[in-house]
Amino acid sequence: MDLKEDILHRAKKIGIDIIGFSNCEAFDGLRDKLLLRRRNKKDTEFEENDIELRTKPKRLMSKCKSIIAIGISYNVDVKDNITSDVLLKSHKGNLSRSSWGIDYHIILKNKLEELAKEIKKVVNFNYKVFVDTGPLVDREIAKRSGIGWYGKNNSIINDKYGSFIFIGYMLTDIDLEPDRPIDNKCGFCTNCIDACPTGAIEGNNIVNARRCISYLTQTKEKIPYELREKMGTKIYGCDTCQLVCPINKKTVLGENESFYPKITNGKIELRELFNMSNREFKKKYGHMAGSWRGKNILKRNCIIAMGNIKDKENLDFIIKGLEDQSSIIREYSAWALLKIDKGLGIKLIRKYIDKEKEVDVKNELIKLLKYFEGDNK
Ligand code: B12
Ligand code: SF4
Ligand code: SF4
Repeated sequence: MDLKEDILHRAKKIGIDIIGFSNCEAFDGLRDKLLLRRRNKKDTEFEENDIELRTKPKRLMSKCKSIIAIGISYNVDVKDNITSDVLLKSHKGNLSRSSWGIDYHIILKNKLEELAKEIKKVVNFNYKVFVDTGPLVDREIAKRSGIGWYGKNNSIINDKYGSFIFIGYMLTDIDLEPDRPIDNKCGFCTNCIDACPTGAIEGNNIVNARRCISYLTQTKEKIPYELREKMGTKIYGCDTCQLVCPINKKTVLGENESFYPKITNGKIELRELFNMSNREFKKKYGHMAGSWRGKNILKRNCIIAMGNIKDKENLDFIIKGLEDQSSIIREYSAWALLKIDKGLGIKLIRKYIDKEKEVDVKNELIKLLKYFEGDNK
């Protein structure tokens, strides 16, 4: 058995669903795309700024010869029959599948370390592992390694497992025969483009990341009012463009139990975070990938969801939010209040403006009043 075959065999044994190999050459074609994306303000604050680092694996490991890329499915078998209509009435928000189980960064990094240990049984080598937070573009590595093809929704789609796969990789100083990229199979399908709630998928593989709901649920930047409405009851991430993908309907399910939503069932009670300390939050939700921005951002998203549900039963929480110590919570509570009950909102916010000490929040409240009084809503 040659080394590559041996690695494939060992990877399978330790529960790695997909594996592919590529060289460490620079991703020259990507440079211009990244620059154009930045110029057009379609990038995010979650990405490495240095384009050289993003496109040159050898800047991260000068003796890099091959990259071993892995994919692990998180498309686990959970009967998820709750439609968003039901959610709208049930005071629960949605967590994307990428945040259902244990944080995938931990799971994939452990698998890569395990794999490295296995490889070291047959050859001594140097390596560096990355999952999501490295400067390189994980999807480009996955594409070059034959893990999958770029769907129009930008996701890497594997022929066997579909697109609900996480990607990780290992830069190594060993020579391994590269795999070939696989053909794109989107054809004439436009399901993801048609279904995207914010029109973030612009076609030609361009996703305007700043309109993507997944981004909106994570950013600390101010979310435009019209996009808040499109977030519905999404509390972390967005799966819409993958759920409508026909490829995902006929793929093999993942078996990694770490990705089962054992604690949350994929939902979050909208009022829960209001009465939870940071310590309690960490204890219950610290295991999820979606907790990386902290409790307050998820609480903000719950407030947006309450504004979208428009259920007066939530008014108590929202009105209390007007006096929260966090300026983000005060601002979004004011928006949600105006969405739920415009008349009451205008009355209460006029009163609160005088009490508000932070100039930025005061200005936001004035802007909100103008927006809602201007009968836009
Ligand atoms: C920043 C980031 C985000 C941002 C921006 C996403 C984006 N589309 O760029 C936000 C917050 C929106 C986001 C959302 C999500 N993310 Co994210 N994210 C990242 C991160 C950290 C960087 C992505 C990046 O560099 N984007 C920059 C652009 C240049 O890269 P790109 O997405 O590959 O897009 C280019 C290609 O399409 C390229 N291209 C390549 N080949 C071809 C071929 C042709 C013909 C053409 C025209 C173009 C083309 O052109 C585009 C640039 O113009 C990566 C991890 C990493 N370090 O790479 C994870 C990563 C991409 N995210 C991941 C996941 C799971 C998600 C979500 C599904 C989570 C969720 N459920 O909410 C969504 C999916 C949203 C979407 N439709 O992309 C996974 C993707 C796994 C997969 N199967 O593809 C990654 C790889 C993390 C991981 N290691 O598993 N994410
Ligand atoms: S994740 Fe949601 S908002 Fe983002 S591109 Fe896909 S459907 Fe659109
Ligand atoms: S929904 Fe259709 S167009 Fe979009 S990624 Fe899937 S196959 Fe491609």
